[in-house]
Amino acid sequence: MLTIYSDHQMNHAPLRELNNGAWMDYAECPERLVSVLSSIDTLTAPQDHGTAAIEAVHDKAYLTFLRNAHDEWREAGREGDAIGYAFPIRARRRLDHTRIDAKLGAFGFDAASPIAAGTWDAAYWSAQCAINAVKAIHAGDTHRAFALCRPPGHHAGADYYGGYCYLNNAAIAARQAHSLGLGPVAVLDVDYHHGNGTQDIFYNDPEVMFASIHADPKSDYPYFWGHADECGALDGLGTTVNLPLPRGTQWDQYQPALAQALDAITRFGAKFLVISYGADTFAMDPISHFALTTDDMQAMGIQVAQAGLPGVIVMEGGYRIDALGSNVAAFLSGLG
Ligand code: Q9C
Ligand code: ZN
Repeated sequence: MLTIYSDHQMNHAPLRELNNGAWMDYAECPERLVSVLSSIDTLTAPQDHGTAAIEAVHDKAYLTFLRNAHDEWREAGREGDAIGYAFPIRARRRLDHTRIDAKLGAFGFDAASPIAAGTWDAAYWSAQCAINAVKAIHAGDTHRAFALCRPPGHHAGADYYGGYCYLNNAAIAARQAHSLGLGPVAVLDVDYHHGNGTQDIFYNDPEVMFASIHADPKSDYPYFWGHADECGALDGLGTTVNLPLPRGTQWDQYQPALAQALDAITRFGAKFLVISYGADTFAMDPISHFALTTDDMQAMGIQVAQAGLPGVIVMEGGYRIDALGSNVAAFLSGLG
């Protein structure tokens, strides 16, 4: 399968994250890419298509913040990675903040996603991988392409970052596919965590369906989104589908949820599929609690392929590094 990857994506390398009150090594590390690369034989480097497709999803003030945040952090005399510590609990007003600490709170929703020296560069090229994957399909080169994105994207909203995500690669791909006339578009999110950013971006949008299978947010991050009663709003009512599952879920319980998501996507009339693929549903994932095997990843790919839709696969999470490459390869081989 056409796989798009840029070395720039290694440049995002935060040192540590705040986890359950203590510092731990950053789970979303560059070694993840090394593991996936070891299981893929041919790579295509993305062309630079600039910021238009990114700005079609993300707010300009947010992009300016993201591009400059680490420089401003250093100018404020700080060492290491930029991390916020004060977050607005009420609906945010767009205040004209000048202090980096205020900006980090205004645009971030957790303390687990540091902004490091290479974050903008890596996130920009991660988005370019998704854009190039859509372009390849639009050009008729292939009907499926894998955007080997890092950092991941599905927790990032139009104007916020969090959950290791800065630019929403899947949303950028979906909106671009829609603008190129490849739609109706559906995003199928199979990462362990709910894709709150993608959901927020398309919540009122009747033209892009968002369907997600994930750990129940009553027990798992991101807690505040992904509950079964979130179905979309306004014209987009009914085009958001949330299928939360309990910790410990195995394939026999996952499979019917996947069938339900694909059924909703088919009934929606999707002609183009963006798959947010996270391998953190794997049984041995260090920060997640489902129990899928590598063979189940292949079964997942086979089931998704039965929907018969062209589209792109966008890499999201998956933190069991020694198994990440084989899990990705199994899913892609199932897709065929
Ligand atoms: N103690 C993705 O998989 N940290 N993001 C949870 C639990 C955030 C995961 C901490 C996990 C974000 C793309
Ligand atoms: Zn995840």
